Amino acid sequence: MKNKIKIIGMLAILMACVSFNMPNKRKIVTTTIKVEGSCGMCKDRIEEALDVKYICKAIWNVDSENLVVKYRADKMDEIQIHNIVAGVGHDTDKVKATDKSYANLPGCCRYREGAKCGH
Ligand SMILES: [Cu+2]
Repeated sequence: MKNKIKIIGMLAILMACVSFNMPNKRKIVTTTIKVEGSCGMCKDRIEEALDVKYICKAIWNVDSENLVVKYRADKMDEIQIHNIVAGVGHDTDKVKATDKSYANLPGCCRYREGAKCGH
């Protein structure tokens, strides 16, 4: 009986060690980012740009201009998401797209000029 308790005790310690040493505990965070855009093409562009490792889900809503992103916060920072989106020409609430990347957008996506194509 005493041996049994000893074994259980040892197992408990072993399990505690194993879980303590688990490297890079996954930390999945969902955040909402305001992203400027005007149409379904913008939606595809934004969501495709975010189709990268450590981003689990990215959905942009054309009406609310809200981008909901689910990502691995232990692997990347939120600012990286802003940079990716700005990199394809869309302003976020933290990072503005460069004039160069904005200039690459087709006419109907020029949200700074108030463009709104049918969606
Ligand atoms: Cu567009």
